[in-house]
Amino acid sequence: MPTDVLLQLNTYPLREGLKPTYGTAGFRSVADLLPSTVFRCGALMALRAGALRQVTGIVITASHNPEQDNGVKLVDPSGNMLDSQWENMADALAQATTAEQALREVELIKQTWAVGTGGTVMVAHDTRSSALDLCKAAAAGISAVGGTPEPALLLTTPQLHWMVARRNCCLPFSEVDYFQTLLGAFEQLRSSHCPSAKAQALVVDAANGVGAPKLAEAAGRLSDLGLNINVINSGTSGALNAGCGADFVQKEQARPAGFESIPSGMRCASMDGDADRLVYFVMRKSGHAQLFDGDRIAVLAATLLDRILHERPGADASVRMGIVQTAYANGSSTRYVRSRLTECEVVMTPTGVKHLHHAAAAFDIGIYYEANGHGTILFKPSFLKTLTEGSGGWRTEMGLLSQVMNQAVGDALSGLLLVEYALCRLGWGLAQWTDLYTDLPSRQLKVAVPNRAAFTTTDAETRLMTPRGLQCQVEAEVAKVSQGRCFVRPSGTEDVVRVYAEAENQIAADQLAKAVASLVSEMA
Ligand code: G16
Repeated sequence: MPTDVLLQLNTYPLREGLKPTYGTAGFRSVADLLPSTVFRCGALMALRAGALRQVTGIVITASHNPEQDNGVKLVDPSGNMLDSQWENMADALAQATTAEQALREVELIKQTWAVGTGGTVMVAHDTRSSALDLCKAAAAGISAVGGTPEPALLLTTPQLHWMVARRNCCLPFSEVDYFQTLLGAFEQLRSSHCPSAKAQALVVDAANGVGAPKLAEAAGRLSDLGLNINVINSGTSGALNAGCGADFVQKEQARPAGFESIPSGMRCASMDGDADRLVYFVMRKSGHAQLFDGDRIAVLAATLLDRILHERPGADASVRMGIVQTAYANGSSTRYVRSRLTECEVVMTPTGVKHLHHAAAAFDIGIYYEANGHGTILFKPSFLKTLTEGSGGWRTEMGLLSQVMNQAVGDALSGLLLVEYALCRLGWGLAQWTDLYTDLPSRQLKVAVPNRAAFTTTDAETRLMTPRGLQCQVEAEVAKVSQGRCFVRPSGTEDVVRVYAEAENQIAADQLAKAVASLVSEMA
């Protein structure tokens, strides 16, 4: 086999000077530079499948990034992102400069993990035009180490994560099963708890991505339940993530492309290119998009779950519930949870679903959402088991919610069903959701630097360690601003350094972000 692998590795050489790095959610770059990385990721995930004797997964996507980019997300047998121990091996293999060196990395993995031969890998891709060639590279890498590549499918990232998790638990795992599980549970929740809910219209910006056809598949069933979905940016004309999508709406808080004729006040939502992020918004007459971001979705979810837990008989029996946030969480949302949802713990982690997911899994009910709309609610398996041991409305309701919410990874479709159910179950409109708390004005900027690796952080990314001295300068800027908060971190998905600033008013937040961005540029 080594000669075959070597031959194959030579077919997918690493471009000279390239050093691919496993970032926040796998490898990303301009699509043309990726074949070698994707081939090697195929081999890695087949070896991981072989080591654990379970199925793993690969999604070819660059999520919120532009059409010309692509990337690879690696899915563990649990359906979560690749185990952090394997990230270093992924880096070593992806960065090997010659086929011989890459082969040595493969042999090292096989020896360390006692892998005989590669296992089965499920492969999915989004709508990017570079997808099919990269899927071929992934399949070649899987086969090169004796693994079995499954035929590549057009799926959202969370669908593939869900399928891998279910398949390894010997549960039905097709796409039909996915829709049946999420929508079937949503139908039961709506008919049991909101039987006379009024029909609701929702306009969804699908970012011209894979979420569009998938949402279209669900729209008929949702319309029978009185949820009428109108999908805009469905990919028929506009470019992927260009002036639209969850990342655009969250960062710019402005009208996405295609929404020119949508009246102000209308309930709208936006997904990203691979449908793992969701934010809600309402257009205001000023042209400003009033945002309901991931923080607000998490608070809505916590309010719903708190209500269900308090309504149950024997409400004093303890259920540990927590919200996991990152430094991007608006300070007002954190303060609201700490002061008003006192039975809900708050935990902070670095950016990246891979970190939030693990922290959330420690709770009976762990709610995790990044401000950018990436998240889900996890129900601990031992807690779910206690639910099936008894009967009663609240137990069934929790159980159904655990089916609506993707238990493997953040999922925009789950998020949409959650928000719609929570609002109708609480009897709320968008006004009550808005009134929970007032966001502190904030601003996010991207700074292009020659080497983003020079920026390292600590304390869940709230403080810089290097470049030396920069953190003190950031703090000096923050001290000039009322209710100021600011942090700097390197992106793990784009070649930029990110600056986040928050302050008492928008002008101050903008000035703080700008001042710190200048410091970053000077230091870089
Ligand atoms: C990925 C991760 C998210 C993260 C985002 C931005 O999202 O899954 O957890 O928040 O990247 O990360 P960074 O600030 O490091 O660029 P997606 O939707 O792009 O896959």
